[in-house]
Amino acid sequence: MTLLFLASTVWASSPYPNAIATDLGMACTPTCNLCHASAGGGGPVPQAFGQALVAEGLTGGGNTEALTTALDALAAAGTDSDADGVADVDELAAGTNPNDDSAFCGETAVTPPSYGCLNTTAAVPGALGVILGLAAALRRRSSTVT
Ligand SMILES: [Ca+2]
Ligand SMILES: [Ca+2]
Repeated sequence: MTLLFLASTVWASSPYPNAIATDLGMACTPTCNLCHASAGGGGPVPQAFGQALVAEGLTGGGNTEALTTALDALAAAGTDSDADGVADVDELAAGTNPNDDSAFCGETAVTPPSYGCLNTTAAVPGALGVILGLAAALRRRSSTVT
């Protein structure tokens, strides 16, 4: 029980969220689930952004110098962990989440285009598809009537 309390105290006092906010000029401090599985932090680092930081040499222990080095490396590489076209460090500076399409700091989330060449959503017949289908059916019908 005491060990659990001490561990949660260590997690809660991690300097990483504040250091990320300061380094990238964020409007708010991100929660620990930017890298960890829970907002309380600690334990494994399953989030893509956290794994990118680990790949750049960041370890636990509150080494903010290593964090700055890792953030600089991500910026130089243009790492885009969620592949939405916006680099991780740019997303954080703008208040969006580098792991997915959610947002921090009350900013509007990055929404991928739903049409055009960059459309990554599944093809779903929309209103235009229905209209074109009806137009084709009417054309076939009118050509058989005459
Ligand atoms: Ca991104
Ligand atoms: Ca994102």
